[in-house]
Amino acid sequence: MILTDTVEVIAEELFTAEAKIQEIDTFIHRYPELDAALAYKVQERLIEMKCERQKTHVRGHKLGLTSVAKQKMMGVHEPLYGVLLNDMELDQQEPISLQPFIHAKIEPEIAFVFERDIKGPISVPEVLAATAYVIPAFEIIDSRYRNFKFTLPDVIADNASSSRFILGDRIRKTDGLDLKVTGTVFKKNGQVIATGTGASVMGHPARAVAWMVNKLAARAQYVKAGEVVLSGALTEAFRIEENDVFSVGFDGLGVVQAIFTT
Ligand code: 0L1
Ligand code: MG
Repeated sequence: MILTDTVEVIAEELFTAEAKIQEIDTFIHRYPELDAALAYKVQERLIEMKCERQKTHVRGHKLGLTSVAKQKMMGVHEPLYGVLLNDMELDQQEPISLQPFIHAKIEPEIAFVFERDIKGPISVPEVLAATAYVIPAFEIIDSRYRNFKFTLPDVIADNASSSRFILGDRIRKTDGLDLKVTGTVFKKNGQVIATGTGASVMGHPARAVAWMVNKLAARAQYVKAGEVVLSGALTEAFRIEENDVFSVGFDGLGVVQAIFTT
C-alpha cells in the first residue's frame, strides 16, 4: 500500500472510532511504516476531515507528554502536539454529558493566547513577549485506542488524544507572573486529588510552547494571533466518572471548573 493510502485509511478509522464512540486497536502492527513524521500527516488529514464533515475550524493547538514522568511512562524523550477545533470548546458553566466520550480523562493546563502570529525559530522569552494573556484551563483527553494504550506514532495520529477543552473566564497578562512557580490545586468533588507547578511542564509552560512552534516551523506551520495553545498538564490526568465535578485553581491566574452528568 502506498503511503497516501495509509494516511487516508488510518485517518478514516480514527474519525469513525470517535464518531461511533468505539475504541479501536492501535495501527503500529498493521502499518509498521507509521513513524512520528507519517503520524503527523495522518493527524493533519484527520483534522481536514473533521473541519469538512463537522463544519468546524481550527481554534488552536495543544501539547502533550510535556512532563518527564509521562514521557518516561511512554518511553519517549519528547512531547507531542495536536490541533484544537472550535467544536471542542466547552463552557465551564454548562453541565457536560459523558455520552460522547469513550474513556475520558481530565487534566489542568495553562492556556496561552498570542497577540501576534508566532513562528519558529522562537525562544522562550520571545514566546512570553508575544503572549497577549494566559488563562486557567482544563483539557479533556479521550484516546480512541483500546484501554487508553498506544505507541507514540499511534497517539500522534489520534491528534494527541484531544477531545475537549474548557477555558476559565479570567485572563491575565504574564507581566509579573513566573509561570514556572505557578502552583495548582486540582480537586474532584471537593477533595484535593493533585497539586503541581508550572515547572512540571518542560521546566516552564512557555518552553513547551516554544518547542511546539519550532516543530511546526519545520512543517511550514505556525500559531496565529488569537489562537489558544494548551501548554501541557501540570498534574497527571484523572478518569472522569458520572456526576463528577472538577475544579482547579492556579496561583495568580484564577480557577476553572468542569461539571459532568451521565
Ligand atoms: O494532553 C496530553 O498530555 C495527552 C497526550 C497524549 C498521551 C495521553 O493520552 O496520555
Ligand atoms: Mg493535555
